[in-house]
Amino acid sequence: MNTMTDSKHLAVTGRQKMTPSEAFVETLVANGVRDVFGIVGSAYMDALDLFPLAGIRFISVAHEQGGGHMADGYARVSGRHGVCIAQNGPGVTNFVTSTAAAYWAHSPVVVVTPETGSGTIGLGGFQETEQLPIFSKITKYQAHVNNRARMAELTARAFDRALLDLGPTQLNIPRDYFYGDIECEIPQPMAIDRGAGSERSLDAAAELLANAAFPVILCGGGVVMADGQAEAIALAELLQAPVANSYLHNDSFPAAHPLWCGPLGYQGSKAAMKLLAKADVVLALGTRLGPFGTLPQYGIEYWPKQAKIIQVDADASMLGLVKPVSVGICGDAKAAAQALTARLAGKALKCVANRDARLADVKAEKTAWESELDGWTHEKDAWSVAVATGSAHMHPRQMLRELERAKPADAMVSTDIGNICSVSNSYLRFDRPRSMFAAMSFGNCGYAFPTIIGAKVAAPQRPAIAYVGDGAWGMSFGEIQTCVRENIPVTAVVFNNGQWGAEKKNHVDFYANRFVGVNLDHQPSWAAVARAMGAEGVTIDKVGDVGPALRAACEAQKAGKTTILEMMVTRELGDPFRRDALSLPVRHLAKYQSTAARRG
Ligand SMILES: Cc1ncc(C[n+]2csc(CCOP(=O)(O)OP(=O)(O)O)c2C)c(N)n1
Ligand SMILES: [Mg+2]
Repeated sequence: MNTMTDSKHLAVTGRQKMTPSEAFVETLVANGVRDVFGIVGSAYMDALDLFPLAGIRFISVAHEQGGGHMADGYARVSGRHGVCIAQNGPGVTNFVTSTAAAYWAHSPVVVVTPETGSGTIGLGGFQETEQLPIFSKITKYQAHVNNRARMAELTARAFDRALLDLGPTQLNIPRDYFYGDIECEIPQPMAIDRGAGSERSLDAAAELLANAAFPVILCGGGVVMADGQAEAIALAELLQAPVANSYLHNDSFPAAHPLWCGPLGYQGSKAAMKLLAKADVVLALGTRLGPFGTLPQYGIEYWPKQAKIIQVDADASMLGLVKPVSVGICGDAKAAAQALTARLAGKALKCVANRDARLADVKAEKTAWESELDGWTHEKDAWSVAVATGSAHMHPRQMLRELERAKPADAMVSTDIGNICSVSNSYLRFDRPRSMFAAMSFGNCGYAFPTIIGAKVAAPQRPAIAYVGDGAWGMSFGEIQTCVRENIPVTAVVFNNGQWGAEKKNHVDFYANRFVGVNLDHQPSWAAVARAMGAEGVTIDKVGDVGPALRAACEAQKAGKTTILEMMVTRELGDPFRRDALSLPVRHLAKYQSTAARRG
């Protein structure tokens, strides 16, 4: 780096005269911000004008929601802040969905929301809406710049709190407050150190683990966020305990490790579920034990109801929230794993005696699950068999297996919400943390593509792949413009099954195939659309072509090319999302009787 670049990235020091725009931008610089996602707007022109000289790249996106997801992906892969900014009013309301998604992904995204001018607020002028209430339940902290002299202080706090509470924060700035003269000092970012937890809780947890006959570790997103994978491995190896990934955190423990059993939850690993069912002590490391991620699957009631649970979470309010726990440790997953390993290192461990039997169990369950997956080439329910019979298209599961095999070792994969994306959970394995970016608990269609674009900006050397259903693609393909314009090469794998499949599955299972609004007829060729937009587009309908196409697309990223791989798949559908939350239809009114579930 030359000195010019270096000085750009250093914030000014000492109390001095500046404009609020300068204070805002310098606080971004102090926080190491190099990239900001958004759409240009008059509300923050004065600050935007300073970005190039501050060494900040403004990445101009197609839709603010996409910009918000990009900031999320950027934060998730880097562990640093993702930042997005938009025009007051409609630009800012376009951030609502992406902020809610970042909230449930625990991403330190700073959402900068310039607001209508302080001199006219309340008069119903142009692009005016109350911007704080809208975000109040989907942010960890909201800073409102109520005085231009506080610009740096409040900007800095929004950045600190995003990392401290691991979630999005909002920085709301009346647009006239960018202008004027102030005197201030740019605050330095706070150093955040969470610690392992209390001595008492760690001692109690070590005691339980030392006396466990069949300990199982459940590695959650907290392990990834704390950069604690090495510590989790050391603890698992000491205990020789099987390790499951929590739902949609398949990158929390390396798949190549002999103790890894795969993910729990929807379309997860039966091996992980069967081994967890045998546990007498579960160490839930860095996971809130989210309700959706611990529901029974494949008809297996795997949660070990008699087991003692030790839960480690950095957020005290998550302890014991979903499942009662024997020991709750409010601590950082990395530090807690380290502290537990240190406590157990000198102890006699009950689980050592039966370790060979347990390891044999792990191996047997994993082998059984792999061969089940190998044989599970298509869905076997009557509807799926009927729609797939005679189809020229690929079975989704076979295609997903091929993608798994062809995925480069250090690839990052984002996944959307949909039936095929959900089934992909069985096939997505990672050896490196910060590699899987699923839509998490907010579950919005349209998440994966912009998120992988943001991830690629933060980690340009890593292959970036988004898995997206064709319905969700219709919501998000506009961001191809961002890839092309801003030269951010990624690969999107679009599953073209001609339907909003995940919801159609509910029609099949509960509503006697009365399809309303689930068929995506008259779709364009998504490969052709991609080409028209300046990306590469490839249509694939043979399983044998899937792997080579993915490898070529990842390779093309090195040459700056974005590729859309349009996978032509049958309309078959895997197990539904929400069997737990749907009921067969009951009808009381005569005019709706034909839709009532038949009894008997
Ligand atoms: C923004 C948003 N709108 C609607 C839904 C409800 N929803 C969940 S899955 C799904 C269908 C997804 O279809 P597609 O992307 O084509 O994937 P497929 O299920 O066909 O694999 C819908 C509409 C949602 N989760 N998010
Ligand atoms: Mg679809």
